[in-house]
Amino acid sequence: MRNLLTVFLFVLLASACRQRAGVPRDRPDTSSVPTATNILPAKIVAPQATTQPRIDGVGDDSCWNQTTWHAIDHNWIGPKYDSIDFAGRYKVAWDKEYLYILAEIKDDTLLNTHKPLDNYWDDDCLTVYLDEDHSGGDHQYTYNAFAYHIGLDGRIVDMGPDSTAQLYPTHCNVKIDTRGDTATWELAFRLFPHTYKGDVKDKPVNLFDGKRIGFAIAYNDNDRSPMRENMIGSVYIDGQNRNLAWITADVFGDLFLEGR
Ligand SMILES: [Ca+2]
Ligand SMILES: [Ca+2]
Ligand SMILES: [Ca+2]
Ligand SMILES: [Ca+2]
Repeated sequence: MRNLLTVFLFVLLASACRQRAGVPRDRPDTSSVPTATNILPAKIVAPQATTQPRIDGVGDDSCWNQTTWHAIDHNWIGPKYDSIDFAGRYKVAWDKEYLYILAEIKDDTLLNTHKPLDNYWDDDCLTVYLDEDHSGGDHQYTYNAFAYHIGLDGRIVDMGPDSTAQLYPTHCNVKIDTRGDTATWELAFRLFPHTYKGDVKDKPVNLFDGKRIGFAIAYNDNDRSPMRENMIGSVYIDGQNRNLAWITADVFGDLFLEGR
């Protein structure tokens, strides 16, 4: 009897607390579920390249001289890091066929110990997130958006619709030039729409003045651990769980293509 009375009092107290917190009794309390939104304006503007850059890992092309750097400085995974451990920045330009990226990554120790399709995110790698139509939404196992992980060996990996890792060698040309602790990554991406099937009929879209693309870039830094030590991204993500860009394009930034 005493036990029954204790349970009754506990239920009554819990109900009162829920009502005070404004949670309707007939709905689940989702207030503790992590949410993620770009609460800071993450809009960047990419100028049109009048001359194609040479994809050689050297940023001396005319399009890069006319483009400003943006920081890769939001810690998505891992403990606080310092500028000896990691520092990163990037530029973006475009023409009708390609989205060009120049990334300068300072990393004190380079690690590449996994096979290309095996826990590839635990090796040092650059990840470029592209949502061609800026739709946002889930892309974990769809082609609504891509999360291209580019390894130190230049291999390009993402999850396919069958939930397994796949190589996408034709989606991007990449060249990495490493000098001391600094690597310059130069990349040229073709952008594929959500209707991508993974066969020979797939055609990349043409880019144009005024086009908006969902975009983010990140670096997985591992120096000596079985799993990556940090993942540092270009956009602010709110909440405790910030490892979301590989699942949802909602956290990508807004990339605006500006014509000349
Ligand atoms: Ca170049
Ligand atoms: Ca490092
Ligand atoms: Ca999309
Ligand atoms: Ca590293």
